[in-house]
Amino acid sequence: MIGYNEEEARKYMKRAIKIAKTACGHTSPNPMVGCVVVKNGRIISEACHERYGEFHAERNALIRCVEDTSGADLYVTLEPCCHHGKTPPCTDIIIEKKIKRVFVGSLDSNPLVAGHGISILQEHGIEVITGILEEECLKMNEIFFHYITNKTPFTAVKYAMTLDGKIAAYTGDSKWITNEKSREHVHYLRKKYSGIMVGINTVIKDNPMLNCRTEAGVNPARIIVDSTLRFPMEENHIIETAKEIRTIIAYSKSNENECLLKKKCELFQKGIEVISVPADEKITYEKKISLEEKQIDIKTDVESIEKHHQEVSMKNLMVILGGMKIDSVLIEGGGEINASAFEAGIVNKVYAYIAPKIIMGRDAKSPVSGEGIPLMMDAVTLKDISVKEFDGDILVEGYVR
Ligand code: AOF
Ligand code: ZN
Repeated sequence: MIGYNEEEARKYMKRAIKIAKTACGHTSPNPMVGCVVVKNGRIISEACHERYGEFHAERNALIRCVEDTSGADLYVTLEPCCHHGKTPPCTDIIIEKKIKRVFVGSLDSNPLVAGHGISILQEHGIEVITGILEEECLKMNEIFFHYITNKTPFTAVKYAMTLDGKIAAYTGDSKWITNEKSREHVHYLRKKYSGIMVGINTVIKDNPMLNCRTEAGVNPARIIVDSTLRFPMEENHIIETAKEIRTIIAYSKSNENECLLKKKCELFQKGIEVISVPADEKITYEKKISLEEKQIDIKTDVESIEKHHQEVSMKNLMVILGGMKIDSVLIEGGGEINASAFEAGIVNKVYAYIAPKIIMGRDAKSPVSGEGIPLMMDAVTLKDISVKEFDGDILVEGYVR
């Protein structure tokens, strides 16, 4: 193997990452990928994977290149694919265009690729150097890597609170907790996530739009958790825009009755996708006993469990959303929905915006409510914490351990 200049490799990979990110919000459920082609110390082409279903970064960069690519170096943020998907394998065009060396940021954990992309290139005499700015490349596609492995959406809880831990004054007034700059940043998050989730109480109380209001924004699908379909049919921003912005309402199957099914049809006619979520199939202690001892009463047991599970099962909802190709969900609370998400163990990431304000009030709500946990040792703990500042507000980001 001929040596390479590490500093130079990092410089071009950085460029490839920057280009990849220009497609943020458009590639889902595919990753963001950037590619830079370098010959004789000069960039001769660069491109990204621009949109889901369209050509990949490498193919775009190579077919658009007007110069001779033979003997050139190619920098790509993700291992080149070697499978026929919506588009032909990138390894084919890299070989065809006589690339000499390929610098890779992160490996592709898609089982159809997973190292094979690299070995195919090597078998064709192309030198492959891996792990260039790997951490950054992995982080950029944390959604993709989660989704391709788990088939459920990468899920983040986002909330804004005062320094004394409240999301609204005791009167319910909450406009605004954080400053304009923080709120702008939320729209950048909405662009990154393919779904945004709230509970029905937020819809009733705030009549939100839940769209993405940033430059070149992309609207996420709006997902409303509404166990009994209480969704308001009149004077509601979501229903008024349901034909333009994908809207999904999830209810609990165990609450189905004639009235609910009628409402389901009405919502459907407004352009809303209404999904029925089965209750958690929790095997209770009693059920275990009956299974082990007599193997009777299983049906009755399941029925009785369902009767007591009228909330939407967050776990099952995530499985259904994953099947609908929603690779990521940003939960924008209320406290109850945030708590159900933590209780169900589906939260991967937290974005907590904290404003330097104190509003007091024993009845003022906090960002995560629910029953709570009895002991500190049971706390949900975050790791890989990072902190950003927006004109005095701070944003704490971290991953659930
Ligand atoms: C690359 N370069 O720019 C991207 C890659 O259905 P397809 O054909 O779009 O394939 C999607 C898969 O290809 C995706 O799951 C991921 O493994 C890989 N994405 N690979 O070489 C790219 N976007
Ligand atoms: Zn590809």
